[in-house]
Amino acid sequence: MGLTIAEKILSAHLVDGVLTKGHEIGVKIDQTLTQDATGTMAYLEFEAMGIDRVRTERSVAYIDHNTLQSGFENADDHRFIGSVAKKHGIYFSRPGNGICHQVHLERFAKPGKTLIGSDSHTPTAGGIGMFAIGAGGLDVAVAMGGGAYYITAPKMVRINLIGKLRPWVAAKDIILAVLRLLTVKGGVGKVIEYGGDGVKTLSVPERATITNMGAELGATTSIFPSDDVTKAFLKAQGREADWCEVCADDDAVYDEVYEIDLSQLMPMAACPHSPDNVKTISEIGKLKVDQVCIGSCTNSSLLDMMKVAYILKGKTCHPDVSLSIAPGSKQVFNMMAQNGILSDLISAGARILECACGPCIGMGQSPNSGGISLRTFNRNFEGRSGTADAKIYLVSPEVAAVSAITGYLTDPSEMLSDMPEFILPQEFLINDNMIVPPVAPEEADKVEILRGPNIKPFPTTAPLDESIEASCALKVGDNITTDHIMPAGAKILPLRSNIPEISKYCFAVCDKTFPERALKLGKSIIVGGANYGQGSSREHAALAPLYLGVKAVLVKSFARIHRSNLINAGILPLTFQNETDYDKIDQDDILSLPDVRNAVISGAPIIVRNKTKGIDIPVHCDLSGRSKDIILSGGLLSYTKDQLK
Ligand code: MIC
Ligand code: SF4
Repeated sequence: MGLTIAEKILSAHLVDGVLTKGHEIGVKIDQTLTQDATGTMAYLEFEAMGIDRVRTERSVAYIDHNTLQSGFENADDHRFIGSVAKKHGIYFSRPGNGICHQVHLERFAKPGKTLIGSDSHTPTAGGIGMFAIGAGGLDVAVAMGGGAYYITAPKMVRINLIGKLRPWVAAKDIILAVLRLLTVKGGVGKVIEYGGDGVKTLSVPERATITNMGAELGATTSIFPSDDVTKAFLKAQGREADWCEVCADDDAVYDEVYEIDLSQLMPMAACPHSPDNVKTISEIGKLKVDQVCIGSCTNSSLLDMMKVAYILKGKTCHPDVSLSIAPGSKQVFNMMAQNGILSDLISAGARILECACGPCIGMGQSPNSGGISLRTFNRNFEGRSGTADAKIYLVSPEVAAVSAITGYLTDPSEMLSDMPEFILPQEFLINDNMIVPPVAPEEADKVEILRGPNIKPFPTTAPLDESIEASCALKVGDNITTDHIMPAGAKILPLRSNIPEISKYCFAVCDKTFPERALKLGKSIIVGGANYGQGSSREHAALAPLYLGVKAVLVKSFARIHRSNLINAGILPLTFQNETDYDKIDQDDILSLPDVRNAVISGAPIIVRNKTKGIDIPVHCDLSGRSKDIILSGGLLSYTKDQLK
């Protein structure tokens, strides 16, 4: 029986378990990446493991999220990460060098290799044929120390792309079509592989837009084959030697197969407040726009900027629209300056931002009250932009640029006739002067770690109690995102290294009183609906509840990374055996889990007793051997320390 791309890479990296769907497997990790908002915690965890030097082929620390330095906190974090990187064998991409996923694709990603990153959009590198997964900081710390990364062997989904996109329809529209088809829950436990004749019509940056936003499907990862197009991209990056062919066997077997005819797609938008709420531009109709933001790890490549500049050249953005553009990397920015397209953007009135995440994570450019903002980004969750009542539509760079001129949501083909062929350069501008290599191992002792006062230690965890009795301190609905659990934005992100402080904002979007109430209770349980914890890889969405005393989270279903983060933090993840039992618990009910530790050890059924209502609720706690041990020892850090003893 033939193998899929993912099966080939996974079997070549398998260090524990057997590659049977649904079983837990340990995967050897070749490369890691961190970004600054999750990185400080990841490096504190790495330090706590007491390992001198990373044991990967390549580990890179990026600074791209917290670049708005409105106090000492972010700058201190940058300095801390820079010094840890230098000492422990990690390459350090300085602020200004670009967004982690864009830079990694350009300079480090390799077909056929494995990568984990403390950011949910790490699968961007799947565009180059790499098996790249988003994970919590602790998992990345373990991988840096040479430990395997554990996942449930995923199901395989194949999406056959046939035909060719029509002019002014973009790669973004392909992934929006996939989101419309599969929804934000549709990828959970699955790898999404792309194949078919249409693949060769897409450049690597376009493929990366698609794999990037595969994160919004909840997928383990998304991946394209590595072919001649990949080879040409790597050659243009001066990295032809990193190329190898990676493709699925003709007789590979998939659990699900879909087909998308590229020639039938239309420009689309994901409407508020979910990336799968997709409609065509014509279905949405004439929508007046207040703001347009172009950039983010989804759409900030040179190719995207070339298209945007072509559309904006000689025009002025609409008087009612604020247009901001953030190129994805220093390489992109510099090439835009060299080939003159930067000037077209400036002339059109675009507000040029630094190469960083910026508005995508609420770091500036929050829209006006009730504002309509078109963004080329990947997430439009409520409140993420920094304006609670803003409405965010996710679109392609082409739709964004045209709409910035007209002032309303516009299908580019309505306004533009012919589309020229946009061709990527044969050679990119290569200058890695903003990537600082680590010192040689024998020099490491001389490097001092620079810690600022905002950097507080990892919160204490405790082994799982014999029994739990606690109140349901919060009950939430379906599709709760990590932006609900632990919001980001300019005010809160600087506190990422300080769990006691950041915990004060836990669930601020749903219930501002939660942190204070939870602290007062000392012990609590959260109850939620389906797809709980979708979105970001931020382990803060588990560490803040841990600090606030949350012992268990009981929901209809979990998103993959968040569930792992809860386990890593020693918080018990439980799911209802019957989803209708969700209605049998109200906030403030007293819940008890008698003899839960023994039940976890023996695999016996677990009952949640609602003492307030006098009802017993059967729940699942599907833990593999390893995650069971992690929960019992009180989280991944204690577990790893025990293993290293
Ligand atoms: C995001 O897009 O939500 C982030 C900010 O990049 C997060 C990481 C974080 O919260 O620091 C992600 O996607 O994992
Ligand atoms: Fe940064 Fe936004 Fe990409 Fe997250 S989704 S890595 S915040 S650009």
